[in-house]
Amino acid sequence: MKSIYFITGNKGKVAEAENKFSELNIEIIQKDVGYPEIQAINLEDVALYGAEHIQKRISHPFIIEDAGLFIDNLNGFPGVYSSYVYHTIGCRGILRLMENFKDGDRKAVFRSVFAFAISDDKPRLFIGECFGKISVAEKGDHGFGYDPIFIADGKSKTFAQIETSEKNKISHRGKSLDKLIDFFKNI
Ligand code: ITT
Repeated sequence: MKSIYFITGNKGKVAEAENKFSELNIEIIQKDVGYPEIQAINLEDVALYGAEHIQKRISHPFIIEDAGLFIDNLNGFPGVYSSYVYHTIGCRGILRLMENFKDGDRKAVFRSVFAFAISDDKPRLFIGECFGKISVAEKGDHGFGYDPIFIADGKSKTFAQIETSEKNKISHRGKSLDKLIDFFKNI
């Protein structure tokens, strides 16, 4: 396999995947062709449905990813609605919702689910999580999405204050990509 399509509209995700894939001889080609994202209660179902839909249209090996930010004290919100919430109330809206929560009550987890599919084979899923908390203010210019308001456990900087390669060492996507890369090394 010389190249793989990454079907996504998110260039930030592609940059993170390229950074990790530099150890493999597989080129990532971004395809922003869209696919249906069903309303489900978990990311796995969204990724699986999307991958099975794309398999009917594309015969080249591809990956897609569904990710989300789950905030403990908001019962997992925005979770599977992370994209919609980001484009409506954004980071600022999340900070406002969290205004009265003290440091210990700001726990959150980022989740990432990659689906890889080739021809008609059942798509395979690769999952990563990163535990942390919601910051009290937006900080940093790197990354994308909720990066300016997420601080991983044991760190003092937000994801937006660190370089892609640093984020990749600890992030949800870094972990799911490690599993995907291990899988590629063994086929
Ligand atoms: P796709 O085309 O791949 O679906 P997307 O940006 O819509 O791109 P998701 O649905 O997977 O991606 O992501 C849900 C939201 O969570 C979206 O607004 C992202 O910006 C945000 N998000 C996902 N991963 C993130 C990360 O590593 N850091 C910050 N925000 C992230």
